[in-house]
Amino acid sequence: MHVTRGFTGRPRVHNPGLPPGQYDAGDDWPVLSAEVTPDLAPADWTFRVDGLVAEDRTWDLEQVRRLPRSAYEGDIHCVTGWSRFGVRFGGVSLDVFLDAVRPDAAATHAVAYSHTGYTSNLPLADLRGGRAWIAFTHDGEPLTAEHGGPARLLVPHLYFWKSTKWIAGLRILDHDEPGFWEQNGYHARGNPWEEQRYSGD
Ligand SMILES: Nc1nc2c(c(=O)[nH]1)N[C@H]1C(S)=C(S)[C@@H](COP(=O)(O)O)O[C@H]1N2
Ligand SMILES: [Mo]
Repeated sequence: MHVTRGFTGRPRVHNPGLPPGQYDAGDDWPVLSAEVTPDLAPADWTFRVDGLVAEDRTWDLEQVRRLPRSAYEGDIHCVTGWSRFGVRFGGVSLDVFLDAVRPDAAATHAVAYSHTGYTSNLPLADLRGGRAWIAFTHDGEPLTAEHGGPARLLVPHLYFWKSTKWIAGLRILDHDEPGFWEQNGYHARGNPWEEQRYSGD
């Protein structure tokens, strides 16, 4: 019998969508924070892009909500082992923000930083090409505080620690600069398909 992955169906075994060493967490969406969930009102949330750019910019949530929207429906993979399938996020593509600030030709990397102090580093290329978002909805509802609301970074093709919750900004750099987990032994890029969990993987 041919089994098709349906809109809500989540096969529990032999899932070719599961990167090596990961398991399907099903409907559970664990909360993973190295920090206390902040009490961040939507009106106090801002997102800034600065560093090696032609023009620094800061957006508030109202301004972000007026930008062209795009959605992600797909999978997320946490380095602790769980993956979730068919997760639906809504937000604005990072391309929109990067196009607005115009990174210098020398720019190669970014450090994402949160309103709480958490940081994660990413190659600029991973934030381009419709593969990264400022996400503010999940399943059509506002993103809850514990999952990074009012808005978080979403880079689902990399391990989920790169997806900085309570995102405050991106600093654009001409070199790679390890963030919170990366300073603690995790991989600089974190591609789940190559099992880049720890530095040296
Ligand atoms: N600001 C902030 N962002 C963060 C973290 C954090 O501790 N602080 N944890 C990261 C890790 S390790 C993971 S797996 C995901 C978890 O997101 P979730 O709690 O919505 O599942 O957020 C990432 N983003
Ligand atoms: Mo994680």
